[in-house]
Amino acid sequence: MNIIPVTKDLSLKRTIDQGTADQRQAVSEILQSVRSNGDEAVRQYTKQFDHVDLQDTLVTEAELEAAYASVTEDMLAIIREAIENIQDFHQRQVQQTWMTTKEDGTILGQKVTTLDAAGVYVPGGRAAYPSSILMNVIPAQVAGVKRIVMTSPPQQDGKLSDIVLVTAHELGVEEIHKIGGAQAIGALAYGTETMKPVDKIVGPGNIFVALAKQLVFGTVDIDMIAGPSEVAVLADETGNPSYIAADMLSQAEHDPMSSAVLVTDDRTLAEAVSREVTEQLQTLPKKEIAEASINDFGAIYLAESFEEAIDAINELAAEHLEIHAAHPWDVLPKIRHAGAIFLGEYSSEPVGDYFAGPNHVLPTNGTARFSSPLNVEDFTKKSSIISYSKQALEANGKKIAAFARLEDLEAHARAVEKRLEADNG
Ligand code: HSO
Ligand code: ZN
Repeated sequence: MNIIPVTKDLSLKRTIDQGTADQRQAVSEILQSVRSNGDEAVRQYTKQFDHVDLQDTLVTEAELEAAYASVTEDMLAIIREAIENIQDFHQRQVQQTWMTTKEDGTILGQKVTTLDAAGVYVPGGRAAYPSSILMNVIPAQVAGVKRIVMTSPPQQDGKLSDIVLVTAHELGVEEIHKIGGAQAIGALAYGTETMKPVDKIVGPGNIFVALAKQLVFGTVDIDMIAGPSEVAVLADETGNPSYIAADMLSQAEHDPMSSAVLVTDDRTLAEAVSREVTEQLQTLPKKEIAEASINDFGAIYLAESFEEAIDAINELAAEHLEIHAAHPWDVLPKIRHAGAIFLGEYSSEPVGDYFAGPNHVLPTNGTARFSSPLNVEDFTKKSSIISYSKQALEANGKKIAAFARLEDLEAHARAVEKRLEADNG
């Protein structure tokens, strides 16, 4: 890998793929058609894109049970333990309704209400990661969402993959539809004869799914438009080059457009990591993908000081940040932008992808500057509570009326004045 000074070209941020004009047009037509023709449109698109003709898209109990045959007891136990860890972490995110009473008797507050229904999109093929099903469903369940609808494109045999079904069943998701692509997003957003609409759609997908999510935003809420996975490693001279290279490759194997970068102030480490990456790459089954990612979106940045390295890390605002330093906890307060922060050499990024508990749906593309990992709050919303007392209105009514007249809104002013003592006679 090239070693470049940190002052040069820190621009690893890619813009979100907006799709081509043709793709946007196609997606908008699919959405319109699902909106007007419901199940029939879904069926036609499933025939056209997935090459299967499904009378009924809902997964049956028999399909769920059959799926268990191909998953080993050991793997089931691992998935169950991951579920527990992820649930435990997310339970700590639950927010309470709060109220405050002022001296004049006014009560103000914020009431937290869980969304009624959430849709979880699960991509097809090899990107149907069971870990992502856990990460999208569990925060919704912990928030208390009553209805969770999962959709995923059917395979050529008209079924969903066993591992997708087993993971969903382990989580207790009951409404699972074999629908993929933009038509799935349309069905979730607008509803069909067989699927009631949801309030929010989460989960990754291809460009058609991403564009569809952008178009239905407003009718429903969406999570985020996720870009390829990224990892940035911040290391001083104590970093272990072999671990660092392995972790960089772990994200590089996701996608040719994934990005793995190291920022360090130690040239010896930089060179050692570069050698390790090349060496470890050779034996990876996904060598081609990882190599493309490393060549096109990977970098080793050399800073003149550790402070400069930290600045660069904040500039990158990476999805995942690993800190390999003598005192990682001393570095933490200086980190302002990163989706998930992994401290110390045992906190390899895949630990967070699967098992530790925090969510692996994280802000990519530099959006960690202003957004957060998927969390329980994403499946709730708040209502403000205002209960004004007579005493409070008498004390403040005139000010409120004056403010209303400043905006030339006489009816506002009178609504308040009607209740003032002087007007009541
Ligand atoms: N690193 C990915 C998540 C993932 N990794 C799923 C393996 N499976 C984005 O955080
Ligand atoms: Zn990963």
